[in-house]
Amino acid sequence: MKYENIHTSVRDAVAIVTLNRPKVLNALSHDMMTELADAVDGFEADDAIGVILLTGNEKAFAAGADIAEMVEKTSVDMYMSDHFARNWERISKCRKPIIASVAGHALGGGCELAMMCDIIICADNARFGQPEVKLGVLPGIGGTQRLIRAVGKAKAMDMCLSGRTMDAREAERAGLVSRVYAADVLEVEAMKLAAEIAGMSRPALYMIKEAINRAYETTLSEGLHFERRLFHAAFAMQDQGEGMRAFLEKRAPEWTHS
Ligand code: DAK
Repeated sequence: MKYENIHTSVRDAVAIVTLNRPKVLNALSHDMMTELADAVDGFEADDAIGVILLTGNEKAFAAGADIAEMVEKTSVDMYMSDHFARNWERISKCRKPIIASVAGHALGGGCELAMMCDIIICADNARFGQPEVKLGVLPGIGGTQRLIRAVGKAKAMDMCLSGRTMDAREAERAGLVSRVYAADVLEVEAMKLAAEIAGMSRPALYMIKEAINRAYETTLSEGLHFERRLFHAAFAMQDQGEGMRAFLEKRAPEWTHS
């Protein structure tokens, strides 16, 4: 597929996907989301890739779904075009770690897209919000569900009911983002983090991601059980022996991802 709304590149086992509709603050159109889903398909299947880094530009990660595209839709249009949702959900179904590197606006679908990723890091100019209430609607692709899990009920209600935004520091304090950087170093730091994670054992990364995500869906005792089973399974991996031997031999591990 030839991409017109995103840009992709590969560096050090990291696939970098850049949302690229700067004139509309990276408003997430159907075509853009189709391209993004296609890129994730390709990078997930590519053994050379360990991590996907999703980013925008210095003014916007994404200012939401494309309002111009939605304005004339009917309820039946939205309900029937479920493929629209499938493109979005592709991100949260990816087994490889995805890092969202956010500068500027991450609003509505932009905030929801970032929350579908595994880690959000951001620039000090980042602003997160679910302003759909101001458009007479509500968040439609996880805003009411993932935000409460990230920041708790008080802030999720506050943001979704008032449509206010959260700046980078508040987002870090609230647990929505894991790291905040000065805007001019975000790109370098995001790449450093992505390359560091991409340098780990792939099956270990998959297991960690799966176990953490399981915590959203299950009870503590079931989650602990699931984690323990994966931990036992990890001892069938060559990377387990290699990682532990390398530590004792004071050398860097050589992962075979097996
Ligand atoms: N859609 C379309 N165009 C947008 C846009 C958006 N979300 N955000 C900005 N733009 C366009 C503006 O119309 C403007 O275009 P021109 O007038 O130059 O042609 C250009 O980007 C620059 O924007 P501004 O002139 O407004 O720039 P400012 O710096 O003054 O303001 C702003 C920046 C981010 C505060 C403002 O643009 C803004 O409030 N934007 C809208 C934010 C918003 O309401 N986002 C939520 C959209 S609703 C679902 C999937 C997704 C969704 C739901 C369901 N399913 C799969 C079920 C998601 C829904 C949403 O995200």
